[in-house]
Amino acid sequence: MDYLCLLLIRSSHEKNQGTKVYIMRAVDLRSDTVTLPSDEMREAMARAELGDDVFGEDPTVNRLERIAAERVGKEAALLVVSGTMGNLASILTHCRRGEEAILGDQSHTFIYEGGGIAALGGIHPHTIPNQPDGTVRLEDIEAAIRPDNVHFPRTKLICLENTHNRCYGAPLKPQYMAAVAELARRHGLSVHLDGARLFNAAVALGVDVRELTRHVDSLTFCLSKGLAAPVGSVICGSKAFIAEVRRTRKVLGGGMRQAGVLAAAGIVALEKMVDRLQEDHANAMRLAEGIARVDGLSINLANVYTDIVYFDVVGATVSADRLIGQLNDRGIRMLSVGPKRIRAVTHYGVTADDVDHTLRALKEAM
Ligand code: TLP
Repeated sequence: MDYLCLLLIRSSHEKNQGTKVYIMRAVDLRSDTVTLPSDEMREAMARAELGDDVFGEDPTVNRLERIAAERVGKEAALLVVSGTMGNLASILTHCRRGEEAILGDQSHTFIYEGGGIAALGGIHPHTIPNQPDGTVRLEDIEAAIRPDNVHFPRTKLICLENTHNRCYGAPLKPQYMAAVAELARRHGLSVHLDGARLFNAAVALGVDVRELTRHVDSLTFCLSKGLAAPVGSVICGSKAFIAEVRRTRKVLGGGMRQAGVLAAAGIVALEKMVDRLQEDHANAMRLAEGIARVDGLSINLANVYTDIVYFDVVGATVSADRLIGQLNDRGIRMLSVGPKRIRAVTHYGVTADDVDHTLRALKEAM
């Protein structure tokens, strides 16, 4: 629970009664990126042993990279500043200029990463439709792979996203990951996974995270979303791939020096914050079930999988922006993602009580 502000109000007829103080409770559901580091993280950051990571001499970064690689079952790992940089550096390492990456038309990399792979890498994004459960159809991938012909860009890479942000936070299952990887091998392609919320997927499916990573060539996961670290994502892959991507990261200006202050929080994130994601998922379902009972709002509970809740306002007169404005006035923040569509994300720091408070505010606002 958090408190947004103190409203200090003194009006003339209240002169003799002193100052009235109103406390407004703040619940920020815009994203799990808004999480603040735990006390344990802050302490670990303050105590972290440091060195120059561009020389490979920061012991805390090295430790985080070892722990991360081990955790996802890959040979090596590399700390980067963000999920966007993780995907960009990975895809730039897989593909050369003029080569093609196949990716879902709702993928974060296609929609929200500034077109970086094209802008900085000359990589041609070939989009195919995402299904509502975050998958792309195997037959659509197969049809998108270019034959060897001088007219076409060369297909090099297939990108997947797990959980899938725009597709309701849906987790992709191990069997699906395996099927895509098998198709990729058959065509001599690599697979990159945007696993910004990979641990949410593993927790929701009740599987070891390695079941979701063993089939892909590279992956990124974020420390700074549900795992609540202040900064950082990790790229994982083979030793050879990570050695290359380390060069790409440097070219992008992403070589960091005493980055152990960040890695220290990342280690706590990996060791202490994974199991509690279940709580965020339960709170997301609690929120969704409450929303289903509010007149004028519409939600499909079958589309609530992890920490992300999408719902719609119905009726001609209400818009998502208007409802969000009314919630803001009550200290509650959500994101408008379409004229009628709203996204709310539960995370560390948001309690079941905050969810109930949010539901009361939603009812009032409607
Ligand atoms: N997603 C953010 C926004 O950019 C939309 C959010 O609030 O959900 N992959 C996926 C699947 C993501 O959801 C995000 C962030 C990223 C990559 C990028 O991570 P950062 O923000 O660290 O660059």
